[in-house]
Amino acid sequence: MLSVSEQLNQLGWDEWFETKAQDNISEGQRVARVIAVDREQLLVIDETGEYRAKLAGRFLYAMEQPSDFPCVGDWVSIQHRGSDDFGIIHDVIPRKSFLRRKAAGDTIEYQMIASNIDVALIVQSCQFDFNVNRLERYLVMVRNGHVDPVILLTKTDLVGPETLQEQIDEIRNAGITTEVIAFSNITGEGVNNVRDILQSGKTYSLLGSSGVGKSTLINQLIGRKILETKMVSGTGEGRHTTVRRELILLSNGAMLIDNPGMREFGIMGAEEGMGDSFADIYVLASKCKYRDCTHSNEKGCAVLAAVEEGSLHRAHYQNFIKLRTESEFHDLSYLEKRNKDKAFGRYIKSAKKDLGINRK
Ligand SMILES: Nc1nc2c(ncn2[C@@H]2O[C@H](COP(=O)(O)OP(=O)(O)OP(=O)(O)O)[C@@H](O)[C@H]2O)c(=O)[nH]1
Ligand SMILES: [Mg+2]
Ligand SMILES: [Zn+2]
Repeated sequence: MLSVSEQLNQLGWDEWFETKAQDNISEGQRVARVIAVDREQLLVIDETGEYRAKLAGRFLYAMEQPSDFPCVGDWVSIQHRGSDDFGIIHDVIPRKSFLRRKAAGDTIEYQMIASNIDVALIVQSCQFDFNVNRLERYLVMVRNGHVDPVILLTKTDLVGPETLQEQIDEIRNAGITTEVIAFSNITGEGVNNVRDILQSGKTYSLLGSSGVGKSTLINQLIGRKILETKMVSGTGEGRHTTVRRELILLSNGAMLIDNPGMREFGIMGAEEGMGDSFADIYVLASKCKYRDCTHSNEKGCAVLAAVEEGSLHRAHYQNFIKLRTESEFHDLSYLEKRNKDKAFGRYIKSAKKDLGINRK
């Protein structure tokens, strides 16, 4: 039989937490790890197994910002007796590492994605999804959270070896030295290289666009289908199959946190960062008939003409449109705000006019 602390160690508990937790645990409380969050209701695990938990009223009351709320991967101090339906969470033990993103809108608040992660597996598909700028953004986010990155390139079955090599070269040419593992969930080629890096008692989190094969990989590693995956559309665009974030224990003792696709992360900011990879499209765009051309259906669009004529790769064009749609999605709140500001400006102007101000 393993002791309680040995069992907790298997879930990632270590001396670091032991020291930090001193002030967080009171009489009658124990520690447990959060494995899923569904609004106010949480699922936790400790040496007694999995059980549901709620937040203590006092803890909820003291909460000041979204990041104070427990997230998947957190260690919490909890009150739970065997006969209780729910555990009551009293505090979050300090986080050793974290993945977080800026909350939507014009705030400096953060939303936690997951915490106490040892390694982030940044996943991109060789087909359609590959983008070094986006990779760099993920790397920044990961390193800011004190998490080590590994890059996974999926769907190698859909591209030739030259394309794969070009992508790896592009990563290295950008000065990224992070380990890269390429594999296919379909042929299984390379999957063992992923398996090899997963260590017992360590926590891994998968990050990447929707449809790149994150859940498929986890199913593959488990050896059975426990996570929902879905066919992607012809353009390779994902449809957000994973909606819930959860921590999954592998039989070798490693823990994996699956995440919904990138859109939720909001790391694509505006068109900045898209510039380099799509320089060819921006050059063409300068020749479009209309200055505000969206390159989707306009007459006289130089981008569409190049696609038709074959000088611009259709997949590259579609990738551009897809990423642009995603970044527009994120900037929506910003745009809304700006439009409001504009509307307010107009209102001020007309009000001044009505009052006869500015009239000479
Ligand atoms: N050809 C090919 N298809 C793959 C591979 N890996 C996954 N797929 C397919 O890609 C589709 C999307 O895979 P998912 O695992 O659901 O993708 P995901 O990253 O979990 O997507 P979200 O949950 O939406 O974030 C499924 O139809 C998979 O069968 C691969 O290596 N090669
Ligand atoms: Mg998924
Ligand atoms: Zn155009």
